[in-house]
Order: sequence, then C-alpha cells, then structure tokens
Amino acid sequence: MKTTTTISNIAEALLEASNIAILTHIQPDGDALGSSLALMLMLRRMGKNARVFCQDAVPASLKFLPRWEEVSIPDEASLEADIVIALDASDEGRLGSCFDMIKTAKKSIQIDHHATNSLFADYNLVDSSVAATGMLVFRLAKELGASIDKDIATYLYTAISSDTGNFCFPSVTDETFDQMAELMRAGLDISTNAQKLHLLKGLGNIRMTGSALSSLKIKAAGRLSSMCLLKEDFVKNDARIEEADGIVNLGLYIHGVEAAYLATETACGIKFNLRCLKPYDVSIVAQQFGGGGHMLAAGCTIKSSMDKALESMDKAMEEMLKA
Ligand SMILES: [Mn+2]
Repeated sequence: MKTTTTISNIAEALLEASNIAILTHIQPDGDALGSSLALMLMLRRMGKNARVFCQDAVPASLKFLPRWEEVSIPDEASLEADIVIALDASDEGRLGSCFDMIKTAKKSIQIDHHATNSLFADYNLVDSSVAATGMLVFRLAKELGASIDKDIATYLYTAISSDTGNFCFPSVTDETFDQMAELMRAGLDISTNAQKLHLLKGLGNIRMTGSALSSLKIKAAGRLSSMCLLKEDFVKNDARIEEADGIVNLGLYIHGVEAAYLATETACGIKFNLRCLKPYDVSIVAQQFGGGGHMLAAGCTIKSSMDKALESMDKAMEEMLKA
C-alpha cells in the first residue's frame, strides 16, 4: 500500500540501512543532482554504502559539482540496496530506467516537492510548499544529525538556488534563507558557485543567443516578441540543439512585452518555445498545435515551412493577448 511518511520516519529507516540507492529524474537539473549528491555524502559520512543513479548523463553545466562522475546508470550492484530512495521525481516516467529499481526494491521511499506527484514509492514524502527538494534534504540532514560541510553546502545551495531561479521565485520563504545562512556558516563559496550555476554558458549558447537576438521582432503593439533560429545558425555557430535552451526567456525581458516565443527549425518541423506573463496562458496556445506545458512556459511543433509556422503562431499569440 502506498503511504505518506515523515522526515523523521525516513531518517529512522536510513539509519537502520547499510546499502542505500538514491535515484533521481531524467535530464537531471541542479535540484535533482544537488539533493542526491548531498544525501549520498551525508550517508557515506555515517559509514553507509550510498550511490546515486540517474538514467541520463550529468549535463556539462553541473560538472562543477564535486563527485559528479560518481552518478551512474542503474547496474547489477544497484539491485542490492536495502533502501531505494527517489529524489525530486514527480512520477514513474520522470525516473526513466531507474523506475525498475523502485519496482524491485525491498523498501522504496521518495522525497519530492511537486504538487502533481503520483506517490509511486512505498513511503512518500511530498511537500509542495517548499521551493526545492534540496530544502527537504536539508531538513533530513538535521533529523539524521548529519553535519553540513563545504561540499554538502555546495550541493544544497545548487539545489535550492536552481529551483528558486536564484532566489527570485514566489516559492522563496524565510526558511529558504535560514537554510542558506547555515550553508554560509558551513563554508559555502556563494559567489564562485553562483557564477558557475547562473552566469557561465557554453560558447555555443552565447553564439546562438546572438543569432536569436539578431532575429528579434516586436509585434502586437509591443506586447509580443519573437525570435527564430535556423538550421544554418546551428551550423555556423557549431552549436548543438540543446545549446539554444533558455534563450526564449530573453524575449520576455523587455519592457512592455507580455508574451514571447522562439521558433527553431528542426528535423521534425518548427519547434516553438512559448513564454508569457500572468494572467495569460501559453499552454492553451501550445495545445492548439498539439503541444503542451505550463501556464507561463509551454511548447509545440508545427510541421510546415518557417514562414507559415510563424504566421500561425503570431495569430494564435495575438488572439491570446486579446482575451
Ligand atoms: Mn525540484
């Protein structure tokens, strides 16, 4: 039976276990890897055998985290664990190939902060009031009596800073800063880590940003911005498709703009990243073209020429802004 649990029950279970497998979600982000590596190191310092598993590789942008190379894909040895604990994964699908380890585990636990969590483990701690899974791992550290050192502080800072948009989202609370104060006392080098986490980009991303900005158009009386990237831009800039991630957000950082999109020419059609400010809802626009997402961030693909796709998208976004 699926049941909800508490931080103290999880701490108790972990203290009794010797072999612990920590799992996190596909396409791991700062919260996923920061939370997982923090828990791994705490448990190892207590003499436990703890490992971190993830279906996908650590992205280059997070390779500043100590021990990132110890994150592995599920293997034979991973099935020996007394406890399998998933972090920051909202549902079975998000765990990818790691979900098999939940299915075969002697005991499975999860800690997460997504309101939509499907409670897939035997014991589930889901608290959507916190900004990051890292904040729940911090509470767990207190419960375990684990001391927080500089590396654990780096991991938890990465988790919390990633999921709060560097402490800008409405999910930030006084507890966020209480935890941060303790991380600072543990020796966190906030400026070096903030630079690595939020400022440093790959050369391909910077060049693609230049190409996207040079295509910028302002429409709908200044309320809509659009950018587009062609296959030849990727070739010219020697950039991979994922190096265009995040560029769409720049379109919203203009006074007066309430909605923005980035159109990217791909092998399967014109891919659109859509963004807007409240009270608008770009997920409805994305759905009109067979895509989906969230209210303020969504995406879809239109199978047509760039010109036709841009025309359809301009019309749909302008309709949204009229409503
Ligand atoms: Mn998260």
